[in-house]
Amino acid sequence: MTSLSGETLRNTPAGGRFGRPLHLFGSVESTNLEALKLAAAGAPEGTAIIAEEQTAGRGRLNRTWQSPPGCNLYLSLILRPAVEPAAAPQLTIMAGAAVAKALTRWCPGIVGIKWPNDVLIRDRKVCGILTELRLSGEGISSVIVGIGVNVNIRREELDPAFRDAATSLLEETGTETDRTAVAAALLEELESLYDLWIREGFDAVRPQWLPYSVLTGKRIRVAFQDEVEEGMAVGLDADGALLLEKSPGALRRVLAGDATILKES
Ligand code: BT5
Repeated sequence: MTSLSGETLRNTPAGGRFGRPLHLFGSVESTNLEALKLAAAGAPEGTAIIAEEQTAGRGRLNRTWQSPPGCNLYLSLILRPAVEPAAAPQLTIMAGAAVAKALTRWCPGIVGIKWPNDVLIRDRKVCGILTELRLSGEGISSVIVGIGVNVNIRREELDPAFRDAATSLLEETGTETDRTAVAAALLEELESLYDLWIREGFDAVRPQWLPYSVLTGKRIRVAFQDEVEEGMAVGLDADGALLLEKSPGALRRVLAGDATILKES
């Protein structure tokens, strides 16, 4: 199995800001944790942290992200957008679209996104995104966008708890993929969509995301802490909230949660 090449990443893409500087680690608890430490110490926007292994890879709500050594990609990016903290969830949407675009290079036509933060191939989770925010006073100090992609992990190595709901590029393409190339593609797509978001706002990012959405037009249930909402997913609001149609004409905005598609009755 080839190792990740910091040298290749540092040399591509030409002129790119994302991935500069690049910190490549062997084993860390969590690349998001490393990114938070570097951000607190003043690391600039575009700083990327990549590790071969995470011993305590983080999901949302204290869940874990299975992160064995040598086969997958664990990447965190430091961003410092000059926007209101309330706009930060849009970065999860932006990152989902960027990952979907990058993975489409290897799996054209079969990549999807399940709002808010899962990237799927043929309806199985290939990537999770964890966005963490740090504030200073009223404003954003940094946003860490953490991305885990199953690249060369084999089905039998996936935790049985979610094996049937997960996949990897290896399982989908039948061949090993160069992780350095995947990392370079991610950084390139992230930079391009982030710049679009900064320049033109979320309205310009939304149409890049919508074609990948696997929920649109489906009856879904969204659970968040003790609250459960059901309805038809009809799109994304102007700020990244999911729009649920509870009954004809009655729209509800959902800001966070875990979505499941309900079986057609
Ligand atoms: C996520 O959380 O999907 C966010 C995962 C973010 C991971 C990256 S890796 C780089 C950076 N550093 C970190 O420490 N984290 C980020 P959530 O939506 O809560 O999903 C977590 C759930 O996904 C778990 O409870 C499992 O069911 C499932 N899961 C865990 N590991 C998986 C894997 N490798 N592949 C597919 N599904 C997995």
